[in-house]
Amino acid sequence: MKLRLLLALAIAAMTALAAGTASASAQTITFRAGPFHINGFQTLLPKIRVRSPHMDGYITKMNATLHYGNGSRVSIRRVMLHHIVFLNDGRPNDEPVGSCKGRKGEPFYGTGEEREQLLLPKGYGYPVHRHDRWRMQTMLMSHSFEARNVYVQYTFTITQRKQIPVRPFWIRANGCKTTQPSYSVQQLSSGLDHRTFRWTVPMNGRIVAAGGHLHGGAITMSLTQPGCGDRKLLDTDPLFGPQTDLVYRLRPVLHEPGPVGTRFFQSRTGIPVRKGEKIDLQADYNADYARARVMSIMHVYVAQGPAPKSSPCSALPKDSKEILLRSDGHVGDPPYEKIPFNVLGANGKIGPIDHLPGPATVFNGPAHVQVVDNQFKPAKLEIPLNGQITWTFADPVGHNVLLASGPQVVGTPTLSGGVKYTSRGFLKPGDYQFFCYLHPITMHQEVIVRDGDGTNRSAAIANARAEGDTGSGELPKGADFGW
Ligand SMILES: [Cu+2]
Repeated sequence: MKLRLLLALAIAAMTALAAGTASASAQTITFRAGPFHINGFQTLLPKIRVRSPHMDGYITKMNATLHYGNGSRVSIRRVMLHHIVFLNDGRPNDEPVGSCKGRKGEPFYGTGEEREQLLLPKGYGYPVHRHDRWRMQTMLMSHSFEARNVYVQYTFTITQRKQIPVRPFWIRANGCKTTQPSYSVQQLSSGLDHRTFRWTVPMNGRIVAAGGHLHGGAITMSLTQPGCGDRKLLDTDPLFGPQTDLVYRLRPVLHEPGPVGTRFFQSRTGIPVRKGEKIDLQADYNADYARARVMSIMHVYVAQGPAPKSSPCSALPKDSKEILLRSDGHVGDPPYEKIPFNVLGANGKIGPIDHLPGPATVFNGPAHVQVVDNQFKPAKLEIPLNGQITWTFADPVGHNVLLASGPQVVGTPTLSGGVKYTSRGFLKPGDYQFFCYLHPITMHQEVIVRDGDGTNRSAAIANARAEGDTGSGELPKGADFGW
C-alpha cells in the first residue's frame, strides 16, 4: 500500500506537461516537479532529482516559476520561490563537478526572487545528453496560514541543431572555502561590505552570458580584470522595485526583500578569456546594517574556443547587452526593511512586535539555551559584552538561529537531535533579535548584550569579520545553512 502510494507520487512528480512548441529544430518543453506540500509559514528546502529532457541537444533558454495544480501562478503573497538552482549530474558514469571543487553536479540555471531567465545569445547552447540526470535545489517560503500544494514549473528551449557549446560557472564572492553559498555582512563604519573572489579561468573561450543572484542590501556585483587596470568586464547589478512593489507590501516580513531583478549580460561576440587568467568577482553590500546569509553568486557562461589571438586588454565587444526583464525600479541605493518578530495576535492575524514580552533571564558568564518543544528556553536573555551562548538543539526536528536584526551577525545552521552549538562572542552591545527560519512565527530569541568597557572591541569586530561567518564549533557533516 505504502509502496503503491510512493509509486503514484513518483509518477505524479515525473509527469511532464510536455506542452510545447516545436519548430524544425527547436522545441520548448515544460516540465513540472512536485507537488510540494507546504504548511502555513513553512520553509521547504527540497533537493530532488527532476526530469531531464532525455535527448541530445542544446538548451538555449530556461525559466522556472511556481504554480498550483490547476496551472495558475502562485503569488508571492502565498508562497515565494526564494531561490532555485538546476544541476546536471551528467550521464550515469559521469562525475561533473561544479565551480567549487568537491561539489558534485554542474549548476546550469538558477533564479530566485529576481526572476532571472537563462537567455543565451543566438548560436550558443548548453549541451545536454539524452542520459543526463538533472537535480533541483530550491527554497520555498510560505507567507500565509493555509497549507498548499505547489509545483515548480520549468520551461526550456532545446535545439538539436549544432550550437557553440557553453559551460556554466557559478562564481561566489565568498569563494569556495565554506560549504554554504551564503555569507554574513557585519555592520561596518564604512557602510560597505566589499568582497573580491579571484577566479582562475579554467579554459580558453569567451564569456557570452552572465546572470546573478543577490539578496536584499546588494549594491553591485561585477567581473573585473586585474591584469588590465581592473577594468570592468560586465555587471549583474541588482534592480530594486518601486516602493509600491508587492515585495515591499508583503506581510509578515519574514526576510528582507531581495532585488526584483538583476542584470543579465549577453554578447554574441563574447569577452575573450584565457586558461589560467585571473578575473575578479567583486560584490558590494550595504553595511549600515548587519545582514545574515546574503548571497553574491554570478552565473557565468563561457563558450569554449581556441586561445584568443587578441591581447588580453583589447577592446571589449561592441555588441554587449545588459538585459533587465523589468524597466521600473532603480539600481543602487538598496532599501532596508527591518525584520520584526512576527507573532499570532489575539485577532487571529500575524503581526509584528518590537520585543518579546516579559523579563530577560540574566547571565553573567556563558549562557545556555535549550531548543526544545519548538521553543527557545529561555527565549529572552541578557548577557555581558563578549559573552557567548551555547544552544542545545534537543528537538528531533531541525531548528536554527537566524539574525532578524541587531548590531552583529550571530547564528547557527539548522541542527537537531541534541547537537550543541556555541556562538562567537557578542561583540557589540545592543538588542539582538533572532528567529528560526523554519518556524518564523513561533520560535523567537531576543538577546540583550550589556555595554562593557569596550576594550579591544574594534579589533575583536575586525577579527569576527575576517573569520567570516556566523558561529563556531564543529559542524555536523552536511549541516544545512539553508538560505
Ligand atoms: Cu525551528
